[in-house]
Amino acid sequence: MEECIFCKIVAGELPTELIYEDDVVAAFADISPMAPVHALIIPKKHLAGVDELSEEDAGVVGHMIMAAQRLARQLGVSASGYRLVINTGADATQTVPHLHVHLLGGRPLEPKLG
Ligand code: DGP
Repeated sequence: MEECIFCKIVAGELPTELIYEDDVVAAFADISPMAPVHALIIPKKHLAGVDELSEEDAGVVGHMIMAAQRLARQLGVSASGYRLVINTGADATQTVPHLHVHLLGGRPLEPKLG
């Protein structure tokens, strides 16, 4: 996906510090942080979003969650708690059509999700 900004980050075409990386996923700080800790975990492979996933992508999604757990420990929010969010589609305000998990923490988060 040549025009996908997250694919460009994975390819090193947009200068972005990766705070976690393995063969399957990469993670970096959100450009517009909503909390003291706000990271994005993305698959290196282009997947548009949850609604476009196939059964064969289940392993990648599980890997993203385990990477989020590892990153939360790395960023020091495991004990205090954190929220993982995946926005999907227009009503959820998904703005980047490359699957990503938001990892938010570092302060008490609002109890309401909707
Ligand atoms: P969402 O609304 O779930 O699609 O969130 C997309 C997030 O991606 C949003 O919080 C801002 C972030 N973002 C968009 N473009 C860039 C970028 O070029 N670099 C970084 N680090 N984050 C970005």
